[in-house]
Amino acid sequence: MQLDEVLAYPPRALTREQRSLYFEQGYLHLREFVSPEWVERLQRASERLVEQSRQLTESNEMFVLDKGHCAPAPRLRRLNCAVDYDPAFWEYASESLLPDIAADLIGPDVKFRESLINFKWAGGGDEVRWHQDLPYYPHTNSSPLLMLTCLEDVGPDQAPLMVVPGSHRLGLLDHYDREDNWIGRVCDEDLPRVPVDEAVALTGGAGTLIVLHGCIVHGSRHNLSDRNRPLLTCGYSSADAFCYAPFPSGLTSRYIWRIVRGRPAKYAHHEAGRYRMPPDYSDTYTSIFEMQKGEKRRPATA
Ligand SMILES: O=C(O)CCC(=O)C(=O)O
Repeated sequence: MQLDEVLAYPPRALTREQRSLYFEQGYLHLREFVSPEWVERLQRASERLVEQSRQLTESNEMFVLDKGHCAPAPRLRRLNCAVDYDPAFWEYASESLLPDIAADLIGPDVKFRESLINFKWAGGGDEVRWHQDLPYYPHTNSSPLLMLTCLEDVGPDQAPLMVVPGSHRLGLLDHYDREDNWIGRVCDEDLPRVPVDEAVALTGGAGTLIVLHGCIVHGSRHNLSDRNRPLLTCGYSSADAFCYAPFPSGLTSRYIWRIVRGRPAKYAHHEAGRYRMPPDYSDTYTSIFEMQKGEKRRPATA
């Protein structure tokens, strides 16, 4: 939907200025927006799951381990499909203000996609290089967005998420190298088109909510601080957007494509364009961290 069509619906959670800003700059940075009660519930759920990871020696469908992970001192890159592993996460993704915010930005019929936690562990948590999200899962239109909730305070030294304002207007950039290998980041040839020197770091207290347009260029550095930087992500699209590519099995939640506001689509909405297909990583996807480094999937433990 275009801005004027979206704005024709009364707001549920955002102001008119916030809605316009999202279309203009491709992201929203809502500092300490989520209630302390929700933050507390999400933190406890996350801690319970981190406890479960202690005995693992290899990544599996649920957890992507960071180097050095061990029972006495867990180190996680990612928890996949967070909504499948604790009811607090699904309640947050489906019944909190999040789908209302999505409705304010993409129209009243909202479809859930996926949810995970990027832990960005203290003392080295991996960098995420400049990329857009839509090349990972091209859809029939550009409504897909991602909401990231800071589960802890995020200061400038904790590798905050960085975005390049307005870069969503560049359209889809190539995430393959010259030899046609998928690299999961903006390729060297396209990167000069992105004004990365204008990037802004999205810091804030626990409960800060970031909303990203599927085409905005974003990334983050290594976390060299002594504090973890867990971000809970929840992805949505308008109900009339359909994904062209098989979704990675590791990120396929039991709730994928569930309508969380409004009604299922009667029609698919297509925006014109040529969208490059991602690789078929339905069975080979681990996480963006491994993909950008060219690391291969390890077999899942039982
Ligand atoms: O966790 C981060 O810093 C980056 C997350 C991200 O870029 C993504 O999930 O697309």
